[in-house]
Amino acid sequence: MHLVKKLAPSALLLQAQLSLAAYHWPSPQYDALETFMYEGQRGDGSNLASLVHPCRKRSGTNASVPAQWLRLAFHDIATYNNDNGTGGLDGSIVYELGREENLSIGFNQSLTDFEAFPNKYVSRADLIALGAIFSVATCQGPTIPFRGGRIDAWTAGDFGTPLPQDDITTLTDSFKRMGFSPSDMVGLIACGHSIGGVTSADEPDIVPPGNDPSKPTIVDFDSTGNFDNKVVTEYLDGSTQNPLVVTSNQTLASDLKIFISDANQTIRSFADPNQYNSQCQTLLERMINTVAHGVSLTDEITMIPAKVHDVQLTIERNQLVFKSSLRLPQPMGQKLNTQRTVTMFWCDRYGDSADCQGNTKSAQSVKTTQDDPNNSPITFNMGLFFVHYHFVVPIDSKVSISKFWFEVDEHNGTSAAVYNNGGDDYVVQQDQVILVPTLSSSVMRSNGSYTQTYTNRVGEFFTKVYNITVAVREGSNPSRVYATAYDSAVANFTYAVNTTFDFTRNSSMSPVGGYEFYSGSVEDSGHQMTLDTFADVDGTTYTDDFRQTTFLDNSPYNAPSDVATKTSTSSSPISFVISAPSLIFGLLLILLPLHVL
Ligand code: HEM
Ligand SMILES: *[C@@H]1O[C@H](CO)[C@@H](O)[C@H](O)[C@H]1NC(C)=O
Ligand SMILES: *[C@@H]1O[C@H](CO)[C@@H](O)[C@H](O)[C@H]1NC(C)=O
Ligand SMILES: *[C@@H]1O[C@H](CO)[C@@H](O)[C@H](O)[C@H]1NC(C)=O
Ligand SMILES: *[C@@H]1O[C@H](CO)[C@@H](O)[C@H](O)[C@H]1NC(C)=O
Ligand SMILES: *[C@@H]1O[C@H](CO)[C@@H](O)[C@H](O)[C@H]1NC(C)=O
Ligand SMILES: *[C@@H]1O[C@H](CO)[C@@H](O)[C@H](O)[C@H]1NC(C)=O
Ligand SMILES: *[C@@H]1O[C@H](CO)[C@@H](O)[C@H](O)[C@H]1NC(C)=O
Ligand SMILES: *[C@@H]1O[C@H](CO)[C@@H](O)[C@H](O)[C@H]1NC(C)=O
Ligand SMILES: *[C@@H]1O[C@H](CO)[C@@H](O)[C@H](O)[C@H]1NC(C)=O
Ligand SMILES: *[C@@H]1O[C@H](CO)[C@@H](O)[C@H](O)[C@H]1NC(C)=O
Ligand SMILES: *[C@@H]1O[C@H](CO)[C@@H](O)[C@H](O)[C@H]1NC(C)=O
Ligand SMILES: CC(=O)N[C@H]1CO[C@H](CO)[C@@H](O)[C@@H]1O
Repeated sequence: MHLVKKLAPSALLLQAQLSLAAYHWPSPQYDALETFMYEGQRGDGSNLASLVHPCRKRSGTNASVPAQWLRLAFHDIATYNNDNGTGGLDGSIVYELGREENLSIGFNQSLTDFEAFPNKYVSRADLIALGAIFSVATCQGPTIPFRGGRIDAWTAGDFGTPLPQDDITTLTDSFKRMGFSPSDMVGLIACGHSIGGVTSADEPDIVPPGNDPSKPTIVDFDSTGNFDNKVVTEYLDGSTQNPLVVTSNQTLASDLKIFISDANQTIRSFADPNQYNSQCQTLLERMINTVAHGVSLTDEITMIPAKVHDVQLTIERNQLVFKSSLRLPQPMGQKLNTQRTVTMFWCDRYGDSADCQGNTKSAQSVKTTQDDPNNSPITFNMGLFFVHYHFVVPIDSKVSISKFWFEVDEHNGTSAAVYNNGGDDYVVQQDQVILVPTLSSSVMRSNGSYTQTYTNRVGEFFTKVYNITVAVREGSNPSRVYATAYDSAVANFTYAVNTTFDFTRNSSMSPVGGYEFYSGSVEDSGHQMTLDTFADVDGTTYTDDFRQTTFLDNSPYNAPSDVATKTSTSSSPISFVISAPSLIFGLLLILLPLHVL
């Protein structure tokens, strides 16, 4: 082990900084959107993409899940009005399922798929957009760029989704209203009607039901379940079985009506597979980015090359600890370099060594975890998966922590790479108020004395009571300690909880590591409550933003089992490892001098 200097060769530093110019930590909305797109899941590991990937069929009906999700996105934007800028992708379809134009159990099922995932930073509409992106990517189509920031509607939108029986003028006018030209219309159909098909359950006049009413007949748009241009080439060569072309009732043959509307001119331009992919990428991106006037979408969410996540100061096993994780991409099929060391460096916040004037502390990761390469179809298609390096270090509250950064050394002859937030380091926002998951809990309230009751889409009916413990720096004497609980992950409701509640000093818990404890309680019946905790101290409000609480759901919170740290002093280059397996038993720290350089 050697003592690594903070500054790496400038070329590497520059490379790390240039790779993602727009991103700067902390960017909680970008982080949350990026986690969904590239890890397929929300911050606590609950996976959305696995519902659709790899190009899945729904159990029971064998309907194509990606096709249902893509169609859902279209139907949500289909009420957009380009003249007055209302509607667009806003989740309003949740309130439109009873309409004829939305008659399909696929919509209900898809909305159930998305139900558990929206939160303060990721709207239901963003998830529907991302669902369309996953759907195309998981069925071997192109990757459509993703932006977040869509705003959910809490009521139904206008009518006007096109129907198969509409005449060509009505269809063309509908697309014009949505902001799409007649040739865009042809393209959107060619791109949309590539996966999935028509089911007798929804369209018995187009696809007649079979003998067994419990098994609906599904006729696919083309001969493959993949996102490809077979729907186009089979139409042009006359072999198509697309029900919306070949149905015997020509009034219902909307794809045929649309394809021939310009004498096949546009549809022919989709006959080349590369043209098809690039035109569909552009058209579908426009489709999912169709939002109401006044809604501004985020920058494109690109993969953060080295992502810092789950950063938290907290109390665990009777001491103050700082936790963080660094996520690195790993090419599939390449052996993970087991020689690699990932080191976190940090500076004190108070005292002689504040901001590393003197002492810089460092520690190696205590745990490495690898994601399933199938977590996100987007990352899968890039040939990558993620490896996470987790850190847990004890912190002396007298000096606390102000900022941190990482070095990744492959030990292969190339200098270590430094990840330091574009030169600014990762700054710990505050240390005044922190959530303490290990001293918090939740219980499912038994059927009886509910104060709030919600029913989710599949008819479950419950309320959870959370007893939350937060810790505040001793001596801060806050005038108020409180939190906002938010949970929009619930059936067709706007949100299950959006409330502020107060914490009171709980003297039955003695102070630990320079912090004293406060207790508060909140009820929720959604799937994903998050907490923003605040402390008002001397006229300043300190915030611990966006903490997941799902880990409190009736299971003990498992803290990592090892805590290790190394301290290096620039004046005396000595490095230590404080190894503390004994912390598991709440015993003393063992101080092991490891290496003298
Ligand atoms: C004139 C406009 C459109 C009409 C009339 C139309 C009509 C239909 C009909 C009747 C079905 C069968 C639904 C069922 O059996 O449940 C269907 C399925 C589908 N539509 Fe469209 N559609 C139109 C535009 C679009 C667009 C623009 C997209 C996306 C870009 C799209 C994506 C899909 C998908 C993916 C399916 C398959 C759903 C599944 O298999 O579950 N459609 N469409
Ligand atoms: C779904 O597919 C499986 C396997 O191909 C088949 O056994 C089953 O009968 C299908 N179900 C329906 C409803 O078509
Ligand atoms: C926008 O236009 C549509 C169609 O003309 C109309 O139904 C809707 O009420 C309008 N919305 C607003 C906010 O003006
Ligand atoms: C929402 O769901 C509840 C029960 O699940 C139902 O009673 C209500 O009608 C639904 N509301 C809308 C707008 O769909
Ligand atoms: C889908 O949900 C809507 C609204 O809650 C409801 O009216 C409709 O019956 C549901 N459809 C199916 C097939 O479950
Ligand atoms: C368009 O293509 C279809 C399918 O190949 C064909 O039947 C039809 O005659 C074509 N129409 C024109 C105007 O080219
Ligand atoms: C064809 O479909 C239209 C629209 O649903 C319907 O009005 C018409 O009666 C149908 N024609 C035949 C011959 O079934
Ligand atoms: C060491 O590993 C890094 C990361 O995989 C790689 O970029 C670099 O080229 C390697 N250096 C040598 C000399 O193999
Ligand atoms: C709650 O109690 C009511 C009345 O006893 C009963 O109808 C309902 O099914 C119960 N719900 C649950 C979730 O146990
Ligand atoms: C939550 O706190 C209340 C009030 O202190 C207490 O009665 C209850 O037992 C606690 N519940 C849990 C699950 O800790
Ligand atoms: C949640 O509550 C806050 C404060 O009352 C309010 O400003 C915000 O709009 C609410 N959020 C939603 C989605 O209604
Ligand atoms: C105070 O903390 C104790 C021990 O954790 C807990 O049992 C009790 O419910 C807390 N008091 C309140 C009012 O939450
Ligand atoms: C299942 C469903 O939602 N059916 C509705 C479809 O739309 C028609 C007309 O708008 C309603 O009558 C159905 O109840």
